Amino acid sequence: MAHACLRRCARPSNNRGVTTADLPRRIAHLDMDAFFASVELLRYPQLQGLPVVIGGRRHTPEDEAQLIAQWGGLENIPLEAFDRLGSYVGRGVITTATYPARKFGLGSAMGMMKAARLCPQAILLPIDFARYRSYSRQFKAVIVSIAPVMEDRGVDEVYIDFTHVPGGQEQGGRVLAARIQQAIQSATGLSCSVGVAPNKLLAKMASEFQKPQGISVVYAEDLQALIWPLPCRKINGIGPKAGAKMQALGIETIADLAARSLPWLVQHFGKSYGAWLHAAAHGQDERPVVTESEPVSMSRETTFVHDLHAVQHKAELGAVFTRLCERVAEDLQRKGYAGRTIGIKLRYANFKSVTREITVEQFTQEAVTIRQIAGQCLRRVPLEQPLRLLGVRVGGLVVWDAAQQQPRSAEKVAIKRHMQSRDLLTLPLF
Ligand code: DCP
Ligand code: MG
Repeated sequence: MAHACLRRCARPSNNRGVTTADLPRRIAHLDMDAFFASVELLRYPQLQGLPVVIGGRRHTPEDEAQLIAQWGGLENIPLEAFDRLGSYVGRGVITTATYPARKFGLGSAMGMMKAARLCPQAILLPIDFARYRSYSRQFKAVIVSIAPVMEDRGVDEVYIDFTHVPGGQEQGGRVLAARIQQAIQSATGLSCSVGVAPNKLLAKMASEFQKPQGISVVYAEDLQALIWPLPCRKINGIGPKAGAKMQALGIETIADLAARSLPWLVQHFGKSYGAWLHAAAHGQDERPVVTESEPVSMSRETTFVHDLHAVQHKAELGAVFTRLCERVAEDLQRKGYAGRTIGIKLRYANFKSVTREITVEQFTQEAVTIRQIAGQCLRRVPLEQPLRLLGVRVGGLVVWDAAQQQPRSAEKVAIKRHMQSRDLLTLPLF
């Protein structure tokens, strides 16, 4: 599996030369509705309105070609010919479910067997990540063509700074949200929900208020009426562990949390998390909308089919190790980065993990160099126990000029990025 670890850089909002410094901040959170399922329904329109779940097998071009040959088009496949959840046997989980399927209690991350018991008649479609990624790029391109300050938060959600965009202050941002919703619908056929609020924290909560196809506007003065009655877990950043601890302390709602003093929260949750909880419960969040991401590291790792022992399986382990270094080097070269911190990760048969890293003088994107330094890391870890996972990582990345064998200047990096974003977007930017 490949990983790119991202660092985000804040960019000031585009105010188009207008003196707008004192406009109130309006931040939107936009989240696509039943994303994977909605993308699938574009090619199987006959499934509109039915309970459908996505999970289990992977979609392949061969399967698709065969279905088209058999039925003369995916849209012609009769309902009887689709797989039903009830006949599924296996361990997988559902990635998502259509809203009609949610009426039966189905949802993301639910085991397929459990889902099959709740709604055996639901139609089961295979997963096609490449297609979801492609639609993800498309809806984001639509957004930046209207509101350029957008922060990418994953395959189906983004934050958008509405503050200085035309319509971004009208009806608290509702006008711009509707414009974006409509533009996404006509470019992709997909629907989304938007929350607009004074900051990211509240916007994220607001986008869930009226799913699907909703727009929810929250003002600072709505805090008590709209936010405080919600359970604490609705705050993005309060996970299952913190949520359970709060419950044990008798804190159920955000209002309960807001009623606790800062020193009390610090005493029970630690200095920084306690302070953050206090601010969050009072609807405060100053984080900017961040438009660009640069990887700070790239890594490749593999979990072995059978545990491997350093002595007994020396040759096999060595070959896997070299291959991982080659893959990381290929990733770096393809994406134009070099790094000088080389690290390894091992997971032993007992699931304990260790990491080691070495930082060298010279930046590299070469497999041989990475292999040599990673080898030095490997000599620094105990190897008595069998291994179940091995990973190689290159960090401390810079954008690399392979011709000059040196990091690119900041100016050249900015120009390159600008050109790339122009290439990527088929829509006019402004
Ligand atoms: N996803 C997944 N596994 C999860 C959660 C989500 O594979 N445990 C995938 C499938 C979703 C997509 O990510 O379609 C987006 O996640 P969301 O949580 O936004 O869920 P949906 O977009 O499907 O539904 P909603 O309308 O509630 O946003
Ligand atoms: Mg979604």
